[in-house]
Amino acid sequence: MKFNLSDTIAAISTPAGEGGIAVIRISGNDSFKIAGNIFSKTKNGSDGTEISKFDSHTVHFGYISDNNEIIDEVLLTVFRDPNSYTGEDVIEISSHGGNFIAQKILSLIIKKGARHAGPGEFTKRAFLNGKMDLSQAEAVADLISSKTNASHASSIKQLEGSLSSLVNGVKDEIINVTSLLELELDFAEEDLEFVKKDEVKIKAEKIISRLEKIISSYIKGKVIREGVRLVIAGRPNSGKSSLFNYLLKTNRAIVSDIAGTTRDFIEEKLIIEGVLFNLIDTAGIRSSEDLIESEGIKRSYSKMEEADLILYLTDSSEKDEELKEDTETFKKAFDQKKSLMVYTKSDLNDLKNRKEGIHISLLKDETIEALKKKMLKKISLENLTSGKSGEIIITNLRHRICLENVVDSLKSTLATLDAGMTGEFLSVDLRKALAHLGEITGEVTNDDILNNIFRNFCIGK
Ligand SMILES: Nc1nc2c(ncn2[C@@H]2O[C@H](COP(=O)(O)OP(=O)(O)OP(=O)(O)O)[C@@H](O)[C@H]2O)c(=O)[nH]1
Ligand SMILES: [Mg+2]
Repeated sequence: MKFNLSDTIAAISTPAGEGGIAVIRISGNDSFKIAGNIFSKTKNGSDGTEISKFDSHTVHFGYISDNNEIIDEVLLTVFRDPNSYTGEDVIEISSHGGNFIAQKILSLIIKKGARHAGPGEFTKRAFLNGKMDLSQAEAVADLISSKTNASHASSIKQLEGSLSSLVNGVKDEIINVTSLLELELDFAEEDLEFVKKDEVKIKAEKIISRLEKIISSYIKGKVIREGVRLVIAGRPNSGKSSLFNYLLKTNRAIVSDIAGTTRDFIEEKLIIEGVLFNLIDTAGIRSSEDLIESEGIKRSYSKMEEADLILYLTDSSEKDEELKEDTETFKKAFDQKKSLMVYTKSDLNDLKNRKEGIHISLLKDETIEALKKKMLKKISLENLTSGKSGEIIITNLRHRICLENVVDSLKSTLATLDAGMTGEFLSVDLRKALAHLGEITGEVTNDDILNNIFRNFCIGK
């Protein structure tokens, strides 16, 4: 799609289906003229209402009609260039809900000269008209699709410009150094040193470590967007399905005292303190001759490999020998960074004073609440939605790639410095770093990048 800012676009901005109201949005130079053609304050059709005389941010009651046939009673809101979402003249018509009416009004608007807006085209115009930078425009899409407090919190932060201000801060630092280095080049013959090479090095190293920290937040960001894959694993009868059901507050999985009840894995979504979890109950692990059970156990292992977090359950009422063996298995076979040892059924045998790990009983709700807290802590997602965590989390792969490119360019600056090369080479590396930073906010961009981003938006936004 080419960017053509000279035409006027229109779309229904509310979702399809029946509802109280629907909003049809028009943006562009001819918005007022087109709306004036179909809107009147009286029932008698065209009364010469001049929308261009309305103040910005005012709402007007009236009628939309086509050749004296009234289509609907509406409220019309006026936003004047540049004080609108897109930065252009914008009209929003709130009609009665229902696709039929909204479509009829939209068709009329198109007939009067507007063009159907493509996905995200209003936001794309907002970006092209300088109302927001690219990372903020991307946050709009994330905000609309967020389903949990955690993803809402991270996208609203990005929309407010947290990533943009970080990028701009780093950019300013690099520009400072680069301009001094380039000034030095102008005075090359006089052998002046405007900036100490040691200082360039320290600065570059500092920026690299700051950016690397943000790059590493991507994993967390991905989890926020897609959910934490939480696998409940352990030997048969350890209480996996019971915990799964308890967390979900349903009887989703079959529970019994027969070892080997669960054969296949079961997956359900769950939100804990604003964080989305994909909860997976698995078949109990043991050596089995049974073909179906063996296949189930194989699947348990593959789920554990894909997991972001594993709860390894052991029945506290087992014999000491088995408990010991199981604890050993956990320590040896599991990635400690993403696994928690959980002793279940503490009501039958309380091991709290004897074994490290988490002790739970489904008969004691407080033990499950404590388990939830420990789970969030393990994946460092506690305090995420309370506003206590001030860190920037990137959730977008494009941003990660751009930041990695910035770091690469800065690393090659360091290599150039170590090789004792001149300012000319340094400034080439630094300029590359600047270009990659500019890609995040959209200062440096091209049609392909933009189309890729806005293609994922919904129509009407
Ligand atoms: N007393 C007590 N019993 C529990 C608790 N949690 C689970 N159980 C019992 O332990 C038995 C096994 O529970 P399941 O949830 O089926 O165990 P599982 O790990 O899914 O077993 P498999 O599917 O066979 O691998 C059932 O009889 C449960 O009622 C608990 O906290 N306290
Ligand atoms: Mg089970």
